[in-house]
Amino acid sequence: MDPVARVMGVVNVTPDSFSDGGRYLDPDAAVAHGVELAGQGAAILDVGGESTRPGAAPVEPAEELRRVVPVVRGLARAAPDTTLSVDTTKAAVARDALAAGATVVNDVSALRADPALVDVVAEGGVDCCLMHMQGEPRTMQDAPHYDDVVSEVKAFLEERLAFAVGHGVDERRVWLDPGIGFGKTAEHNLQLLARLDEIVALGRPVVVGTSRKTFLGRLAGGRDTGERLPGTIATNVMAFERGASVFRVHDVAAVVDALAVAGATVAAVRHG
Ligand code: PMM
Repeated sequence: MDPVARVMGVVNVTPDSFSDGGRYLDPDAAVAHGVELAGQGAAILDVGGESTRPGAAPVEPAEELRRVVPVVRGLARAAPDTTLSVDTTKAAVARDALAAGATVVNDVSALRADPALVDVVAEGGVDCCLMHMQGEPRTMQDAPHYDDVVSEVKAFLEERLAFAVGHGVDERRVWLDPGIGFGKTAEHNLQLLARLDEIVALGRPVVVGTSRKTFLGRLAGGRDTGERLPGTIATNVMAFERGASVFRVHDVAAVVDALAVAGATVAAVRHG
């Protein structure tokens, strides 16, 4: 695999995530799942305690902390060579997760939801993923609209990068994510994937999260969540080919293999 391509395994500690909600609510089960994903080749594990699926209800900080922190602490011990990321929009959750061993904050609100989060990231000197979303999870799929989705997402990410840097975050620590499925139709998602190189041109590592998402099911003629691995692989290979660096997926083993083959193919083309 290309040395800059890293697979981020999803560890959702939620009752209601769209593809794995409720499976890893018990901290021991979540840690065991994370260890399994690390063994399959995940360089990063993304631990989340609040579902962001369309229509999801917000979670109180105390409850999110209760879900996330024991799992981060357990993984720091059980998978010490793996980078730990916390998928949260809340400063209090990020602060405790960083203290428990996380070194990446993955914020789907791109530092807009909680004004205190940017300081936690800056003071912690940690990596931060800024993701684009139009609207908020409760209503984001109602009627997403863009004139040019790629330029608008790119301009948003540029603005959020400048915001983070303006508040003391080291630019080299910022990752950018177009937010596949967050306030976007299938056509918007496809445009973003097809023109991902324009986001990569911003010069920061680009994260993509297509794993098992609804548009993959629709494009393949109506596939349920558990039947979307082929679409997940296709879109991650496309994103890899266009320069993405981090691939956020549930099915780590399959995507690691797919990217290893894609990476070897790209290298063979490069070297003739
Ligand atoms: N997707 C989900 C949650 N967090 N974070 C980033 N950076 N990018 C994504 O695309 C993303 C995310 C929703 O998927 P899940 O409910 O299966 O975790």
